Amino acid sequence: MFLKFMNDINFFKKNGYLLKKNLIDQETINKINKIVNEVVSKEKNKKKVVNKTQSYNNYHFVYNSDSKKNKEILRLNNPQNRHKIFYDLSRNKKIISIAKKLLGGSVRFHLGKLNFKLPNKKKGSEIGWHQDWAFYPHSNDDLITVGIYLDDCYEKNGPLKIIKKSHTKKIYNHHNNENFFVGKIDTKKNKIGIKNSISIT
Ligand SMILES: O=C(O)CCC(=O)C(=O)O
Repeated sequence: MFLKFMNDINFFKKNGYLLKKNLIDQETINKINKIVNEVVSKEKNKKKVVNKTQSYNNYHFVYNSDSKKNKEILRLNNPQNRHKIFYDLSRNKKIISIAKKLLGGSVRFHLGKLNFKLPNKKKGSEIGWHQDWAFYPHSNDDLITVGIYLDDCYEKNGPLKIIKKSHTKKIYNHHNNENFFVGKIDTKKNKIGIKNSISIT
């Protein structure tokens, strides 16, 4: 057991990520997906249409477009405040124990989000290359993002991509030419070799 954790810690420190399979049983995943579908249909069937990608009176949901047409949900922020099943997931003992081992201490939950990947990048669901720390940012970098796939993920349905060891590089600029924070890195300008990325499938 100890050796297994040491291998995980060493892998994480070297590569900047760790993949663990089957931590959540299929029954729980099915229950979560059922609730996700209910939450999404309720939101989609609302009579009052939100005219912004994100708005203060409906700040939990982020949409792909400001227009009323073809509006799709890209994200639900902090689902753990909305439904117990997500709260329980945020307190999952197996995940917490791994996070504690990787960070080497106690942990505190910061925020949660549910990303939806639409089947067409033109619809705006592509998540640009970024470093998570640029979004936080905190006074120290003992932070970890836990991602849980709710569907099986293959190359064709938009897996998370990672550039191994990029956590050892500098923090890149996540602003555009007008100096607005856009949450993505200009990989060409920064000569970042995304061809060497790996897909988490
Ligand atoms: O799933 C992805 O492609 C990236 C997700 C991510 O990095 C995020 O939501 O911060």
